[in-house]
Amino acid sequence: MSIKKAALLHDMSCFGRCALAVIVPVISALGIQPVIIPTALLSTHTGGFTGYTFLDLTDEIKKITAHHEKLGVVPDCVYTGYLGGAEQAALIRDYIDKQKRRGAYIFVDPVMGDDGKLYSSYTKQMQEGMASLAAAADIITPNMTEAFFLLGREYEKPPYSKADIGELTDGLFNKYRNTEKIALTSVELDSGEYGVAYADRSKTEYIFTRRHEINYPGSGDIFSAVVCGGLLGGADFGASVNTAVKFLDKVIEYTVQTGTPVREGLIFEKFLSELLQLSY
Ligand code: PXL
Repeated sequence: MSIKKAALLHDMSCFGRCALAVIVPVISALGIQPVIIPTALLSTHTGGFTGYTFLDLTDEIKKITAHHEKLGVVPDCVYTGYLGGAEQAALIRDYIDKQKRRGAYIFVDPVMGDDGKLYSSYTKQMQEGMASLAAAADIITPNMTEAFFLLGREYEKPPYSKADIGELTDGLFNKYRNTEKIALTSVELDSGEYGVAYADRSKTEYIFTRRHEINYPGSGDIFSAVVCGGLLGGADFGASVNTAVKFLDKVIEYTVQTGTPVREGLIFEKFLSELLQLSY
């Protein structure tokens, strides 16, 4: 039996449960072998902490991918997220193109911001770099803020009508011609419903969930990792999104009850065994 490999290009934030610190355990629990390619090293994530350290690992990415190439490591999937610098995008795009030619599935979580704002370490140039990665993606998983940014549109505040959501997904499919799937997160409809819109080129569907008042860092990373693991394991898109939404709902409920500081992220560790049982 061979285990699928996913190359994970994301940052290592050493404290605060996001990015590689949550993606690696989730992907492993789902029975996929991680191939870790860190884009940046931070003492904490950038939301809710001040004074964090930041090391751009662009030069290291070149060395890591060259060594993996020598070893004959060929990932079944390339999953990209947080960028450590503007120059990195072209390098990562080359890596994507190479692995795509070999048959890898390209999963781009266009991590750039939330609530209408870019993350503090992001620049306009990095936003353009992220668009170049999305252009090569089989699937993208933007939150609402990132969807507007990927389209070069001004952010519009919630709530949205289903027609607004359809306009966004149509716009993304038109602009990003390779993309076959979109999972749009943090969708707040004018009906009061809240959840994820997931679309392929023929239809858009929704999975609604409870709206928890607290927005924990790393939620989007856990969502994307569960969807990625599901798709690689052969589950269909709707089932993968549904698993991710239900998993997060449970984890957020538990974390809220514990009163843990928001910036420390979600207490997902206690629930990893549920993903192990799914392990495709
Ligand atoms: O979860 C997204 C994310 C990833 N990486 C870093 C971040 C954030 C969100 O704030 O700061 C470094």
